Amino acid sequence: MDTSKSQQLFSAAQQLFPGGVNSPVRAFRAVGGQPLFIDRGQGAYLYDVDGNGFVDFVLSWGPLILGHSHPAVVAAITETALRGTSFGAPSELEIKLGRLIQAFMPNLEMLRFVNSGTEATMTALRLARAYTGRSKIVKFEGCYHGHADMLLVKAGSGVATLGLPDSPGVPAASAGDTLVVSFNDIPALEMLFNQKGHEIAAVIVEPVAGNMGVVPPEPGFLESLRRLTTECGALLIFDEVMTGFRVHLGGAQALYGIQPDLTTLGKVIGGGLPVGAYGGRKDIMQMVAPSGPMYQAGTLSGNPLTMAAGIATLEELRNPEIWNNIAHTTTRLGNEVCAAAKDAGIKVVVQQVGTMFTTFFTDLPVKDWSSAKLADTSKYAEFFRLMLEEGVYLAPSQFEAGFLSSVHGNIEIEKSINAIKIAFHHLAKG
Ligand code: HOZ
Repeated sequence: MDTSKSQQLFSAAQQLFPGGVNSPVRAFRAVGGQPLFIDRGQGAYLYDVDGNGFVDFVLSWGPLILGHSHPAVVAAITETALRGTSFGAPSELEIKLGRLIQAFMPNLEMLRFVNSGTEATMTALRLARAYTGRSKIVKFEGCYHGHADMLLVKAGSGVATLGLPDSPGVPAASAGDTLVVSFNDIPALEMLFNQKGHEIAAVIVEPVAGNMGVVPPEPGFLESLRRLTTECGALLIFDEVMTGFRVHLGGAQALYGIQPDLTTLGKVIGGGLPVGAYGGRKDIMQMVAPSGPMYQAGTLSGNPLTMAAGIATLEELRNPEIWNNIAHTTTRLGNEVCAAAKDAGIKVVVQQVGTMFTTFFTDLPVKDWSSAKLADTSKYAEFFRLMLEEGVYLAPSQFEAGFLSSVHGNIEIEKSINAIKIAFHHLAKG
């Protein structure tokens, strides 16, 4: 595969940007080789600057549930842009998108739009602290909630991919109130709540972890979180930036029937434009300025282009057939990966929830960060490179989720399965 133009651009980018990228995992450090520079995305495909095309299972890390350049989304952005790109004042589009989100997630009695998932989680925690008057927060090892200081503790995603210890630059005081428990470990959680329950403002969790690869909650885990937080007056925050509209149209809260106090969103609700949101119980949300004293603001929050792209995306998803088909295709792909692995004698565990999946190179169940990191990352790296050669673009890290869209049809799935068989065959030969 000729990647000479990408290589030239990467050389230039390295002079400008740390590691040549504007977000670490894009640098391909965990899988070797150099990142591809993308020229355009169309439907289920990404095209690089050298003209190579790939079936895309990253989809901008989840937002593009309708694929690249969906006509309805492009039309909405184009029409809106003709009337202005940012007002710094309210517009009706915010109400439309807010109501659409509420139709899928009625638990969000009130919400606020921000510009990224990091902003959403950071603010939801400030709000929980303001509401409860307590300082401590609980997160889970391997879960990633953006890069705010207090959350960069035993984090997943790029932090796990690069094997970084907790980041320098985070003052001990900022992370000192962050308590970390193993995902799915109910006894450890009960012990923590027995000891410190009255000091805890909130528990924040990816209800299906997606940033250590896909790791579903075990039966009783989310129920225990709900019970323990309620008993001690702490808030439960579901970080559904990734899982929202991905594990179920109503998010993990609908899939598992658990009502969090606050929810954070991002990705799909912006239709591929920068977005975040936090929302939940009205009595809590009314603490946000100017209704209440907890301050948070943003020049580009509720940006009309983002709102238009989000509205167009969620309008399409109102037809449940679309989402059901994506989930069905994801199941089919997962089954085919397992069958191909069995045929080739390769040990993998495929974990899938709704439209998200991860192929872990391990033969042990993956239920938390300790078991996720037993996966053979060098084998994943080789798999990634072989798949790229075969025209399939996967996440350049073992510890990220893969995503499907409504335009991943039979042709793309057949092509991908064929590529997987070839890649597994090579891996088996060693
Ligand atoms: N942390 C993001 C995935 N979980 C990656 C963002 C990016 O590099 O675009």
